[in-house]
Order: sequence, then structure tokens, then C-alpha cells
Amino acid sequence: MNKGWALGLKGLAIAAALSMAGGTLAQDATPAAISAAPAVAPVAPPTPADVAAAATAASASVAETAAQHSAVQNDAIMGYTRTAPTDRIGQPVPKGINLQEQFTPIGREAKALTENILNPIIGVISIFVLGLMFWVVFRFRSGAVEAPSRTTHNFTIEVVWTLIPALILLFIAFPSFRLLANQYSPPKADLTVKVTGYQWYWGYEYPDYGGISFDSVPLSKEDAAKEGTPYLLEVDNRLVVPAGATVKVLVTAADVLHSFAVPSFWVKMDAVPGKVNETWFKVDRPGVYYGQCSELCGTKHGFMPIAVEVLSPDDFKRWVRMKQAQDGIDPTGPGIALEPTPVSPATAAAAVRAAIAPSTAPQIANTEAPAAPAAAPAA
Ligand SMILES: [Cu+2]
Repeated sequence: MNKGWALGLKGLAIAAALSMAGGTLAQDATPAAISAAPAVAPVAPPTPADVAAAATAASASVAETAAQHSAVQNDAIMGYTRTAPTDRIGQPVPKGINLQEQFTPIGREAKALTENILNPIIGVISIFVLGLMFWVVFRFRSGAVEAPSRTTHNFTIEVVWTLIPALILLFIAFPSFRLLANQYSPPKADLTVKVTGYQWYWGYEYPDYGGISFDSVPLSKEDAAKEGTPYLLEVDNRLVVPAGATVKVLVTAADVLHSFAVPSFWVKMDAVPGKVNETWFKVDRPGVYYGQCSELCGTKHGFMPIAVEVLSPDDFKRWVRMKQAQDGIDPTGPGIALEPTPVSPATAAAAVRAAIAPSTAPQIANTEAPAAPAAAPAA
């Protein structure tokens, strides 16, 4: 019996030693790949026919363009083309059992904590307990023991099996609390977006940029196949954010509980009607990242995916200007109003034609200008 206790103690000690040596938290590890250039789908330059078609449409109103096809053409002309997702990045992989690759500082810290500390400790404890059970079952089976022991207390082992788990918890607590603190003390936000969950789609709003707002619904199977994007993850209007910016996300819901979750950002926040929850992320790598509603919210719960497109800061500004033009919002927001609005090729051509043509119209307007006030009251 004494030999048995001694073996048990030895096992506990080995388990504790192994778990302590399980790994260090690579909190500030920043894989070089993270800042690598994104794989962006090549953008086909608009053909003269496209430009002509767009010019016709633009003369009325870009926002009122009905057909999706011509809307996409206009988007391209205004400097924005949808980024193609990268295979195995920002989305689940077939037969994958590990966490998705992380692209935010919090995600990297949390993944390191999980893989370097939690998983080894869980593994060692599980194997130790399983081994102990097998050993007890075989060593103390009825055929091997003539007179069963009547021992009920052992002071040493009770101290050990209380102390070692407490030390393991303490060891986990430090990196765990640090992660929690980092998660809840975000850097100053560069951009705020409001996310609203509806039955069954997402709505996005940009209060910093004149209140750009739009709904985001999944692409049909055919459209996703045509675009080469994942069905049930891809949407018509993505949440677009700039790379390297701290994005504050205000999450709410309009009808029932939803949950805004993007696994590769380590973001999951409940969307609660009548309440605004806050989370944040900062992604350096431009690309497309997918998520899903993670709160059972009704029959089409599985059909309200989230697609986040991270663009370079310049491309993001172009996207903002395009959205503002489509929504009839005056150029506004950080870095938007200060710079000249990009001119589409069609508009530029019209401006050149106007400049080189004999400019009769402005002269007439100038010479007749003094007469205008007199005419005005009569009209
Ligand atoms: Cu939902």
C-alpha cells in the first residue's frame, strides 16, 4: 500500500512538473506572414464600353442603379473592386480541428495561451488521470489483492492533491488575466462601426463617415460560385475596414438575440435588442475574413454570415468616397474631405472636352449676370 501511495505521489509530481514546463506564452510573437502582402484578385481595367455605360448611369444617379451587374461596374470605376478571399485564411478549413489562424493582437495572444499553456496542461492531466485509473483497476483488482486496505486518510497526499491543482490554476491565472485585461482595454479607436443584427441579416453603419449604412445578406449559391467565394459565408455588401486601424465595433440587435462572431479576429459579441455592446479588432493584413451569427436566432440563423474586408488605408478611403457618392452623402470623415474626390474617366473626359471647346456658355452667363437680379423678382 505504501508503495502505491508513493507511486501516486510520484505521478502527481511528474504531471505538475510537465505542466509547468509546458511552454511559454508567446504573447508578443508577430508572425512575419501577418504583414505579408495580401492576395488580391487582379482588377480588370474597365473597357471603353464599360466607361461609356457607367458615364450614362452616373449622369442620373449612381445610387439608383438598379441592376447589380452595372452597380459592380460602377464600383470598379470608382476605385473599388471586391478583394478575393485567400484559401484557408479567415475561414474554416476542411477537417480542421485547431483554432483558425489569428490576425489580431488579441487573437494571437489568446491562441498562444490556448496552444502553449492550456492544451498541454489539459493533455498531461487527462493522460495522468487515465493512466492512474488503469493502474488502479489492474493493480487492485480482486484477484491480485487478498485483504483490501481499510486506509481512509493520508495527510501528505491530501496536501499534495490540493496544492498542485491550486498552483496549476495560479500558473494559468497570470496569462489569462493579462489577456482579459488587454481585451477590455483597447487602444484609442481609429474607426467606429455599428453592427445591427436582424432576423436574418446584418446591418452596418459608419457614424464617422456621414452615416454610410447598408445591409449585408448572403450571396446565393450561384452568385458565390460565379465569384469563387465560399457559399454561406460570402455576402453582397461586406463590412469594410482599413488595415492597421483600431476598429471599435458597437453591436446591437433589432429583434432577437444575435451574436457577431469572427473567429480569426477572436471576436464574439452578443447582439442584444435595446443594448449596445462594444468590442474591437485591429487587423494589419488586408484580405477577407468570414464569421457567422453565433446565437441561435431563428430559422435562418445559419444564413446570416459576416464578411469583413480589410483594405489598405488608401483603398478604404476610395471605398468610403464611393459609398458616400452612392448614398448622396457629402464627402466627410477623417482623411476624406481633405483630399480631392477621385474623378472617373468619363467625368475627366467630359471636363477636358469642356476645357478645349470654345467656351461660349460661361461668357454668356457672365455678361448676363448683372441682369439676373432684375429678372429674378419678376419670376
Ligand atoms: Cu442571428
